[in-house]
Amino acid sequence: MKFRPVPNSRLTAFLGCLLLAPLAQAADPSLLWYDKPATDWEKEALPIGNGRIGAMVFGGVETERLQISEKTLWTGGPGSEGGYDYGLPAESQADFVRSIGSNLLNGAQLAPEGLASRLGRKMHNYGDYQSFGDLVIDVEGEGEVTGYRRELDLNKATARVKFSRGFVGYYRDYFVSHPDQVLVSRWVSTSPHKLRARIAVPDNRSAETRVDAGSRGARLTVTGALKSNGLKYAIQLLVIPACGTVVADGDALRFEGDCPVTFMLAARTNYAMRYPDYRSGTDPERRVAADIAAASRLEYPTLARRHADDYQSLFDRVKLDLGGKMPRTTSTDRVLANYGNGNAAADRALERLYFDYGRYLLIASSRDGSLPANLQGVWNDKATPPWNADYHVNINLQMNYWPAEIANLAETAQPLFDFTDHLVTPGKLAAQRYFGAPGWTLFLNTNAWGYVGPIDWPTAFWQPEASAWLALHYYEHYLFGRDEMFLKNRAWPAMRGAAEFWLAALATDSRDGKLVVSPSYSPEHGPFTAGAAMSQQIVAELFASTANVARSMNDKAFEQRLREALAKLDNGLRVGKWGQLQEWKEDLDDPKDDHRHVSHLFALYPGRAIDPTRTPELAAAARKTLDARGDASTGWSRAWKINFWARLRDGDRAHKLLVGLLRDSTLPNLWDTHPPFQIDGNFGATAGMIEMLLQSQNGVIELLPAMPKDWVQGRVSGIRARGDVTVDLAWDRCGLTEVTLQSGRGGPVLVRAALFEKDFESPVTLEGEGAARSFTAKRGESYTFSRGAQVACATS
Ligand code: FUC
Repeated sequence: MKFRPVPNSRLTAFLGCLLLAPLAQAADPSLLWYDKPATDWEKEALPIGNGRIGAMVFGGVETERLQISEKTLWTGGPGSEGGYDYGLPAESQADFVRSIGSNLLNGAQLAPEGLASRLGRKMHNYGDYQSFGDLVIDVEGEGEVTGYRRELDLNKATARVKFSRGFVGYYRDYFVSHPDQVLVSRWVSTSPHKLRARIAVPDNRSAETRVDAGSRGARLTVTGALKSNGLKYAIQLLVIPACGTVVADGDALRFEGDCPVTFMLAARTNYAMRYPDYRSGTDPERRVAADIAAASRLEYPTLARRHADDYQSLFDRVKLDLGGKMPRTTSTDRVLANYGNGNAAADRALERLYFDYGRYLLIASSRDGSLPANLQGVWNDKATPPWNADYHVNINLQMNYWPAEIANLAETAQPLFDFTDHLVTPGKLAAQRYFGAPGWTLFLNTNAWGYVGPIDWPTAFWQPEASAWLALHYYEHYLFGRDEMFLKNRAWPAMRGAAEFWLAALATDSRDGKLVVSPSYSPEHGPFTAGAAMSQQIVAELFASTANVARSMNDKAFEQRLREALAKLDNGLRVGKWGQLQEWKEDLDDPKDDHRHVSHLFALYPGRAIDPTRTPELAAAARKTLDARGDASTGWSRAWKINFWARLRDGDRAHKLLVGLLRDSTLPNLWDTHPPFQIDGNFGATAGMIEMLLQSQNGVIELLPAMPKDWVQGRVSGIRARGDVTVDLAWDRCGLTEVTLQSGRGGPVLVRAALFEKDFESPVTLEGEGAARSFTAKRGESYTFSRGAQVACATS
């Protein structure tokens, strides 16, 4: 088959008139497009999803393949042959952990391999996230293919495929609806088309296929259970032709007709996010039938509108314009390949597209009612994906949610809170068995089945700070949205439990009387010591935040315990002999070390203890560390570094990291690659781009804190600052030209911006002088400040 990307104008024009959905313009800034079908799942296929169901669209001409995933289809866990223990040993390990902790405090050097073999456990029936299967549609046709275009429209969360073959024009679109919980695809052609649709499932499960032709379309249902654990699944496809017939053809459905065909697909399992059994009582076959029955009551335009309304209610909240211009005739893979080669307008356009894509991916892979976004979001085509496509909690799951609050997508974090809440029950057992402590914890990684124990991977397994880090996400959610009910009912119990654990698990370092985490292991780096910087910084942040919440909850006793502990806690912030921020309590850092984890800068981001204005020496040390570690690294590591440099208020360096990420760690479909594909880098970079424009971590809303010189002019609207403030900004080469602050709840607002240092216009009287000003906002009111007419800005 030959491809000619040059459009066949007659047919394209004809299709353009025929189709209800307008054809997207080539220069649409929020469009990914390609002139060939995808052949590679990871690099080329385009992701769509509703948080629970994900699909990868290949856009094949003769055979279309939609590879389907559903978040809950996991092997392993309860029901597995040989049993499942949530990663927990039957016997208490607390004495052993305590003895290791004191040996380390007494200067012992302990090899991680030895500890992993004693403390860690082989992952037993841990399981893997699975592919649900493929929807395969064979298309009859002949002739040369012209005008081929495959696209993903981020404004509508819809993928499209268009081409002509011979004298026939084809148009398809695809979306996964959150309100209607089905994947929908509509196929249109300019002449009669002949299709054959089937569902293929991997062979690690039983599968029974049923074909029914009904009055309103024909359906294909595949049901069965995973061999691994008996988890039941069901997938149902309904084919609704506007005319013509659909008939059974073996295990497939065959359609022939001269009018549009709509496909609807539902997928479910009998998983329930509920420890210890993780099974719901509802049969997935009944659920998919109900999904399809409900969706098929709606016409295609209604389904499309409901999907767009739902998606746009989230996506449209934020708009970023970096002054770029997407080249009209260059496909996205080529724009990416040319990135950084001198076309500044295209570079800025690609950065904006990448930013929009991060927000799109979060909405597509994290909506309420299912598991949170895993290492691959919701997309997976393998039976044994890298790292099981699980939840690594020493950076990766947390990074997935960094954009949630600041990009005004707080709702997408609900699955993270639901998931974390449910980990508390097994997490209490982990705290007891490993530390003899109250509260809850977990270690390096977890799965869909409440895995909370340490695995036996020597250089990474020991990470009991995971619960504290996850608990801090609740507090951030509160700080941004100021939802008092959330604080009381969700944040407080989770944070209190994590803090209780650490109040009991800390040891006293007799050398200085300070409280330390021991044993402690700087993520994936080691060695085992007492009081590695990240361990201390996380616990400090947890205690300080939880003490604030305890005060709001009027739990004076707990607040006092936390404040007392905080006073004795080693804060993990030390400057070492070459001016670096120390990764360990002892000055062990090697200036030649370029390890990807820079965990000891937790206090810079996402923590807040290192701040160039308040702690300049620590900020200088953090800079030294980052310079030594270098910029090049894995995808997520580069993304983290964007945030670090933004927090150091170095916009050019943050931008350099973004450039590196796009050049060296981004696949043609704009997915982040570790390698392999790992979605955290997309999310971390999206967050980092906002950190360059707006920060609010230390009580002040700071505008344009880290502007790179390459972002000559632009505007952003709808981004969020702590204190329930929504921010719109516009800037030019001389800095901020206008800012609008909208306070959701009203109250004092403290802002820092260079704008206030010269002539500016203000709708209210501001307190303070210089760059930092404050005012009291009224609930729901917007306040616009703009650069005064007197302020000159030379145009060149
Ligand atoms: C952490 C990282 C690895 C990888 C894995 C999924 O262990 O150190 O680089 O991202 O998570």
